[in-house]
Amino acid sequence: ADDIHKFTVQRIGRVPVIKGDFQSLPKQVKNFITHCVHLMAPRGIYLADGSKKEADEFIQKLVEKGTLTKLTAYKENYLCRTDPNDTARVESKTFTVTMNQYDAVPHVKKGVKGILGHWMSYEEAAAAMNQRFPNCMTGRMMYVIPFSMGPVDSPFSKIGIQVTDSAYVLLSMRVMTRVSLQLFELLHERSFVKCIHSVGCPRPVHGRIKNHWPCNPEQVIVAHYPEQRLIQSFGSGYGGNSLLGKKCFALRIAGAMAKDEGWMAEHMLIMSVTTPQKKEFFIVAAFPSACGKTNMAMLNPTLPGYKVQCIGDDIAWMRFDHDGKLLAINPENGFFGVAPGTNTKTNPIAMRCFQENSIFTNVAETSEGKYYWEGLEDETPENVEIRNWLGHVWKRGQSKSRASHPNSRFTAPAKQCPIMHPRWDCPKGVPISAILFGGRRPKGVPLVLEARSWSHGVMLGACVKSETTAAAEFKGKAIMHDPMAMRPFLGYNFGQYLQHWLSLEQPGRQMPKIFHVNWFRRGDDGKFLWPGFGENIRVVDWILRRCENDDSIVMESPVGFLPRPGTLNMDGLPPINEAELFSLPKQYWLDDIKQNRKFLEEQVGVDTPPVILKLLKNQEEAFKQC
Ligand code: GTP
Ligand code: SPV
Ligand code: MN
Repeated sequence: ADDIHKFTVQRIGRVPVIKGDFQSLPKQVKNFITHCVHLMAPRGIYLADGSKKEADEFIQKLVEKGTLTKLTAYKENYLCRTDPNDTARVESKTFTVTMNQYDAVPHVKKGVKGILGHWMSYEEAAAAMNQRFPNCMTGRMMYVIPFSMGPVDSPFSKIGIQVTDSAYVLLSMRVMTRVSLQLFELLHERSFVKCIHSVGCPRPVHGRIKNHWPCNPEQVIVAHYPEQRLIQSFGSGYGGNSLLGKKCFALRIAGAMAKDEGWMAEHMLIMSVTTPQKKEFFIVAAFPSACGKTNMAMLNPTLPGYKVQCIGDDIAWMRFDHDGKLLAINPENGFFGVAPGTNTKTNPIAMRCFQENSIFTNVAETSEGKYYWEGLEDETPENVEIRNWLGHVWKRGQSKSRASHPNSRFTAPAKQCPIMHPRWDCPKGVPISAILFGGRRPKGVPLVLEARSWSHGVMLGACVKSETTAAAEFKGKAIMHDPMAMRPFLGYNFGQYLQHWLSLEQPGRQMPKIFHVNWFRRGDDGKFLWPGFGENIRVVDWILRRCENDDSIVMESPVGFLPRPGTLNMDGLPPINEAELFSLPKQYWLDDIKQNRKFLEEQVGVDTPPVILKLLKNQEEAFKQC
């Protein structure tokens, strides 16, 4: 009798199921889909299966519509130009909704605007959603996407279901997560994160749609309900706002889960480094958005004998096992990487990831059917015609505007990465020896330093700052606090987050060493003091010798351990101003410590773990004495 459903048109109310077998789904999934249909009133329901065939059909449709353009020089590469008003995450419209405000955000000082997340009450959220979601899919198809964050067979993985009215999102989710109908089976026994997304353009559309990219920039909202394991996103089709498995689920919701369950969900790359002695280490590194994670995850070592393999480039889920080892998995299945700056010199590995089956969002294109962006000048013939990310003819050296949007991105399957680690999707995860923090620090901050202890490392993480980048709505290059590289991605009170980190140090656990790195220090001439990219292996080499407890290579400093002069391998490098690269200008640091204290007092208040303030005080005393 069950089979009969497969041959009759299934409906929810009057809305037909265009593809897939709705009747056979677990009850909780049916309930969720039914709720979404009643709320958003789509014209049909489409259960995505994640297959290549399905993707091909959607690609063809989007090419016919004009949303995608085939980049004819490659096999199955496509360009997508968004509405120019929908190009990045919108932090000011990203909220956490909880019963108690202080579960979501810290006790911010009166009169100060909190930057560590935005809270909304259930009442406010309900009002905001009621203005937006009812009937918002009128005339559009609702795609239902079952996805896993993490390998399907890993005990650490989590399942989500995203409904969306964007076919671009459907195609991207298939690359970035593991989409499979099989997951529905598991939901007879397990729970899932509910992800509701709409571009917010019911038909008939009022106003003009730009670039065949429906969106609703005035009405954007991205709301997280950690207590309900629910995400609601409206008005934007762009990456971090719309691919809900990524930042919304794998960082914000998972972060809250991780705190409750004793693990970690972090904005970190995961890499493997094998030394010339054939010893393998795994490292994670947290840098703010557009500050070098993808590049480090795919580092092309310039030191002989070193081998780097990639496990993940943006998000790490980590937990201590029974032996006290910290194990990390990459919950993602692909890369959503910054395009500008990527070329065969800076990141030859990334270039090899996206020669096929990839989507390029807001890059420029050449008359040869290739992608183009800032950084590809030397690899693109002078005589080709270039159309910029807006679709206008663009002349190199003449046009004042950029060819590509600064936050333009490639979306490529992880399995196409030539240095993907053979165990990158191993269900158990890989054991972590070192944790790195870093940011874009043009002044004062040395190339590398080592924390004295776990709690000192947590303090260093809490004080991470960086120049703002185009990954969110910020203009200019102000230096902003971005603690743990998590400012935009916190799913709960940052004071509790720091406390959670501190509480992870327990007897019997092998705590990874913690480091702070800075590839972005500039000299008085404004130029980078450090060549970066593949040369960063020299810093990694020093870090790994520290992981093997070589005490002969460190010296004390007020900020932590620094490399003893001459212990960083500089063989074969053009002259580097090491003195400047490692200098600790006293006044700079006294000011920096003052800023950090002010930041913690104003932004985290009574939620700040006292030990963090004490360690900051110690650092200040050390500077005053030197
Ligand atoms: P998200 O995907 O936004 O989280 O960014 P990310 O942290 O993965 O940053 P990514 O590796 O994409 O680098 C961002 C930009 O920084 C690119 O334009 C890179 O070319 C540049 N960059 C990365 N590593 C280095 C480095 O070592 N030195 C210098 N000077 N620039 C770098
Ligand atoms: C970031 O901004 O850190 C990204 C891109 O990785 S997005 O997925 O848009 O958040
Ligand atoms: Mn990121």
